[in-house]
Amino acid sequence: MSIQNAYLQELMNTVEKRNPNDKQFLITVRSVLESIEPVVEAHPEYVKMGVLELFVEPERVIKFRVPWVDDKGEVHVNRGYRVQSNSAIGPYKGGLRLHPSVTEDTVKFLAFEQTLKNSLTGLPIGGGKGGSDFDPKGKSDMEVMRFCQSFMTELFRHIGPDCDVPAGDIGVGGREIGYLYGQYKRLTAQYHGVLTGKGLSYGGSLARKEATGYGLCYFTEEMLKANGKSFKGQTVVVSGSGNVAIYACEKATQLGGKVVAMSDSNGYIYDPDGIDLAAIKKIKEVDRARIKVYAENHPNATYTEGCSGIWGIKCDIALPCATQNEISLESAQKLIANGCFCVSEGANMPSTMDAIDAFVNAGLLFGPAKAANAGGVATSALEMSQNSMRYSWTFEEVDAKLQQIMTGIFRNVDSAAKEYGFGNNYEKAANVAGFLKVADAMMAQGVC
Ligand code: NDP
Ligand code: 2IT
Repeated sequence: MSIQNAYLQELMNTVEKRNPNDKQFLITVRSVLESIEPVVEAHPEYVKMGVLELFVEPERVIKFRVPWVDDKGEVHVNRGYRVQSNSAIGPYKGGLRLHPSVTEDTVKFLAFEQTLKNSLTGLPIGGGKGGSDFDPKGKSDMEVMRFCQSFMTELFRHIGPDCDVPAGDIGVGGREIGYLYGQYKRLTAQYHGVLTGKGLSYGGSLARKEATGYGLCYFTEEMLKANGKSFKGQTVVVSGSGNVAIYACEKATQLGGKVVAMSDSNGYIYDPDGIDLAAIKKIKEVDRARIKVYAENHPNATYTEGCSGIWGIKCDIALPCATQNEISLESAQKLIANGCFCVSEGANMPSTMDAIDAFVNAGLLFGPAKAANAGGVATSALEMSQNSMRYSWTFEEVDAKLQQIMTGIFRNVDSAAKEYGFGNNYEKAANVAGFLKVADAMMAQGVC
């Protein structure tokens, strides 16, 4: 990967000097700067107004300690983050991730990506992301509650319904959002839409839980349709078994695909009969257990330790829905060799850059994360609208809007690919389409 434009290369050097430890952030910024070269060359006014310099520097990076006490009375201290990347087109918006691997780098790269993703939705939301290195796995509900209350005790002063609206991500689902919301309300005495992904009894939106996975399949179906194909009759592999993976599996099946494999961070299951999703939902959503339990009561299914082997399973369509960098070049080559013709990303940056190049060079249909998984945040924005109106739409109404949004994102990305001569490289096209709206709003608002 190389940046040709001298101004952008100089900017990249500055970003590298400023963020020497943020490896994933640097990879992401480099990839975006490389994609938008033709846009920057066509718009010298962006350079004059410093739009690029502003764009690569988060507006605010908040870092704080999160003390909490476990069930045995022992004290623990985790680190919390919120990165408010860009507010040119709306209040900061993006999830909170609770996973031991979370660092400032993780949150910074995700916030940067989120700005472009949120722009693609066409809705008025800026980009942000947050999280902590706290691991909810194996903790009791009370421990999770105490952690969330402590996390919000610092975070609340930085967020608000018209300022920054967090939501879920890895390790943050309905339970965590509930505890976070309760503490926000207690600290501020305000009952408003400061978080999304809320429970239906206290301001949540129907279809938000399903939205990322469903949206991924709506985007993918549109991309397949444009190439004379569909999910119908295709063999599908979905990695992960969390919120995004479960509802991607559900919608891919409803659209006629057969999902034969899913995973968690320990290993993967292969079921040639097609995944029994009710069993997965029970294991993951109710029991919070490991995916290997599935193979114990599905005689034709097998369980294999380790995550990357899932990409060696023969499939037509691959939907990575677990985490970043889960598809290496080697895994990509296996997918291609086995005849996979479509990879669409439910997770954020699941394919490494060389894996993406391999997919594009081999002529696969490739749905990049910031376009393909934007249905979750788009439906979060619909939750914000409903909260502002003090009104709720039906499941069908929200689902219809989600479908319309995902179709719109596909068309926008596809036409950017055509206009800029990117061919089947939707990664570049999504970067350009997302960037144009943000740059336009930044130009209008001046140097700020
Ligand atoms: P969940 O916590 O619900 O599920 C995450 C899944 O991925 C679990 O099966 C988990 O396994 C697995 N996983 C997590 N980390 C790793 C790892 N380091 N190695 C291997 N497997 C791992 O999260 P979500 O489903 O919400 O998020 C999945 C992805 O989708 C993330 O990249 C997230 O950023 C992205 N995303 C989420 C959206 C949302 O609305 N929730 C919206 C758009 C994107 P285990 O249980 O063993 O940890
Ligand atoms: O990565 C993402 O888009 C999310 N985790 C969802 C963010 C949101 O605000 O709904």
